[in-house]
Amino acid sequence: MSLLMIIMVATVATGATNAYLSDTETSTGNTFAAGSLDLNVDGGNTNVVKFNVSNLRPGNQPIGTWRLNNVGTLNGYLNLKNIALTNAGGAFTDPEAEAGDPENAGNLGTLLDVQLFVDTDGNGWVGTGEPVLYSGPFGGLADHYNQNLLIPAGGANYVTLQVNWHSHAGTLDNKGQGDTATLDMTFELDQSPI
Ligand SMILES: [Ca+2]
Ligand SMILES: [Ca+2]
Ligand SMILES: [Ca+2]
Ligand SMILES: [Ca+2]
Repeated sequence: MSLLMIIMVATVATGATNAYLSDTETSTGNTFAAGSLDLNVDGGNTNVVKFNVSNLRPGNQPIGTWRLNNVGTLNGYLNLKNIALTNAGGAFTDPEAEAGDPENAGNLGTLLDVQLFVDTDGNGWVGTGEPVLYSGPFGGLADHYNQNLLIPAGGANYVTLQVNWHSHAGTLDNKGQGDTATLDMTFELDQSPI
């Protein structure tokens, strides 16, 4: 019992007399703010209908250019996805039946040629150093192009689609009379290459 008392007294005495030098500095107010990755197409955030072409015929060359702005605070990489071309027979005409299309098939996917490219200067035409994503029959477009095109924060670039109805031999073009085609496409800005 007395030994326990001695230990307790010693402990209290040590605590009372344990003074030492010290110093402190602080790091308060540390903050974390997320950046933004925000794509604008033709200056906005709503769906853009780039083509609304009627009475298309051989010799025509509709061209559409999308302006793609990175309005966020982070650099982004542009990719194209969800690309889909839907062909339909539309009006069933006498000439297409005579040309060997009795089922009124949608033939524009094979009759039209397209060129899809990064149009760095936005002039609607392929220039030196402007990457071509695809060139060939409209129906041969892939469903996505992972171009990973760098668009710096605050920067812009362009993508252009040229559609060409080159004349074909004989009555082949007649298969496309009254036919329709609908193109859907999504532009995506990614924070790193995919
Ligand atoms: Ca946006
Ligand atoms: Ca038709
Ligand atoms: Ca047809
Ligand atoms: Ca160009």
